[in-house]
Amino acid sequence: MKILVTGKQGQLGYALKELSENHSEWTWRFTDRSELNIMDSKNIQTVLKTFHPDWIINAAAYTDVDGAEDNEKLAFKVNADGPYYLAKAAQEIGAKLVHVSTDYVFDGTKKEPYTETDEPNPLQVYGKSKLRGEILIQQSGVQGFIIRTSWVYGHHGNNFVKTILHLAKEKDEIQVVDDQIGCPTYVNDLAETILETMKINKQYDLDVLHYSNIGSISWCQFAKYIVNKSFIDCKIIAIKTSDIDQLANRPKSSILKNIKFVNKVIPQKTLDYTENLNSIKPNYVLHGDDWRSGIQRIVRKNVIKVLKKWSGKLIEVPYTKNISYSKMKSKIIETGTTPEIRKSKLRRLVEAKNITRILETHNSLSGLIIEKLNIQQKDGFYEFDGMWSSSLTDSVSRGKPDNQSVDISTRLIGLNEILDVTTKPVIFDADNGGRIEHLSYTVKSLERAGVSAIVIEDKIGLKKNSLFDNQKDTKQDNIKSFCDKIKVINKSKISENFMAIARIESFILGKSLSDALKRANAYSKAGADAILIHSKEKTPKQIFTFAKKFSKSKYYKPMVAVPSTYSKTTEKQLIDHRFKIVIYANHMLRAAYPAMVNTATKILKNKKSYPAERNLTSIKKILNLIY
Ligand code: SPV
Ligand code: MG
Repeated sequence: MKILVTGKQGQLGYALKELSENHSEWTWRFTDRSELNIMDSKNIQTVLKTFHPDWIINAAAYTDVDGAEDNEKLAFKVNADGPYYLAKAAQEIGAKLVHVSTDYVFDGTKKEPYTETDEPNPLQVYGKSKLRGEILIQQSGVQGFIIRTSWVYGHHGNNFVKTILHLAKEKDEIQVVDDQIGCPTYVNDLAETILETMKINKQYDLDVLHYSNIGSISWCQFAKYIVNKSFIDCKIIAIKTSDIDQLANRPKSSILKNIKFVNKVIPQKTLDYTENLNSIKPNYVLHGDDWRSGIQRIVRKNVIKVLKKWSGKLIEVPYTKNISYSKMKSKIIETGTTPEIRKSKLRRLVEAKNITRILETHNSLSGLIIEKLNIQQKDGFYEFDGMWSSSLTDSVSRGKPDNQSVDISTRLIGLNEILDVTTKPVIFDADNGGRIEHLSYTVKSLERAGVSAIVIEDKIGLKKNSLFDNQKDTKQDNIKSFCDKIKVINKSKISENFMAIARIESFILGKSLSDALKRANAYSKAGADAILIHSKEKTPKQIFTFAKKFSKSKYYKPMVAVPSTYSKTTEKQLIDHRFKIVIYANHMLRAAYPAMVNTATKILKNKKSYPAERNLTSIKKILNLIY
């Protein structure tokens, strides 16, 4: 099959080009205006005669909605006359045509989504030119289909997503209209749908189809989503269409209903299909073949069992290969992040999530595990949100005690190596912050590296790890001095997103609940963004009692828990007590240590390495994590 694509420089042109790489069984030709000018019928005929395509995909269009008001002639030439010439020439050589049209052929007054048979009534020159194009193509007698889509975005060319990303990086706030609703459509999905529809197209006339991604949203909601997902600190302000001066009128609601061949949509409230199948008794059930393994295996088994009752058939469509979440993640890591973007992530996570899940990292490999590990469970998708740069594991992994014998500069060298290969946010354990005179330099170094938060603990003197039983020589700082440290952090930080987390050691040092609460209120008042209440009890009782009281305080700030000794405590329990961050503080190193000792012992005992192999991972697996 030979496919000719016009408009190769546009969003859809690019997406089709990318997709064509998976379809080398077809012969492709991509053209721009210099190679094929759709407004020149002679030029079209020459190109078609030499290439002789089976299909032409017209991805060329004039899409500047406001610009069309001033350039009506050009808009009609590109969107109506050109497609007509193309359709005519295609029809003459027996090629089929795919033409992309728009939701803007509708006036947007319909309360329901627009179907393919609804009456178009464009409000502006752009929509009128596109509708004219549709009508002329229909009159040409060409076969194929017109596909109407909406709010297209992708990686190349101009689109709303890119505009918002660009503006959000430059401005503190952006105004976006909130009273126009539509369905944003990812251009790669559109490209794939076009190809899939071409494959099954058996029509002998021209079909009009609707295709957009499912889910409607206003431009303003869409902008908020883009900004939140990108962790950019920019306020999106909702405005009305009537508040702005735009040359062209736009439809208020242009939701396309793209279910032309669907008779009825039946909601399914559970993962299990049994109930619906029993009531419909279909002859065929179609499903992707991705459910043969994993938790959906059981769902599949049940479907097969139920279908047997009336000899129904299950047809499994091979799942699209090469689109894996982990590959997408690797791509993100490959692209990397900037210190600024990484830094701002934690505050966003804490605002957005019930609980932000942090795991200790002491080197790049453990950082990579945190970055990449994710699991799909029955009730959702899970991963770690960020990393804890622990003084304990930073020291122990260097064979030194956790008493500040590894200085901040040395720790920063290690941390930078972790930052090189990860993108998730980091909370830095700065012990007691050191001398107040040095604290501002530490904050600057951490911020420069892209760290999201510093934790300082209210202890003074030679530091001892808090989980040690004997704390008798350890002293707690007085409230005023510690508050001064918090103030220094806030004064010296450059970015508002950088967080100061005050860690209260009252329970570690055997002090009372009221001491802990007094400190929490004072630290919060001094400017702490969050309060880490530490405990080495076996149960969470102590911290939960604290949480109950502190969450009612007018100085309440998000609370942080470090469930090392009370490790039976669940994240759900922490959420119920209004904890917003959980730090698993030392588990990666504690996991690695016995594994290493065990292996070394086995080699030493057996004078060969074979007996140790059973517990080792393959080189391949470990390299896969890295590449
Ligand atoms: C660390 O991980 O270094 C900590 C937490 O500070 S704890 O070991 O519990 O003191
Ligand atoms: Mg520590």
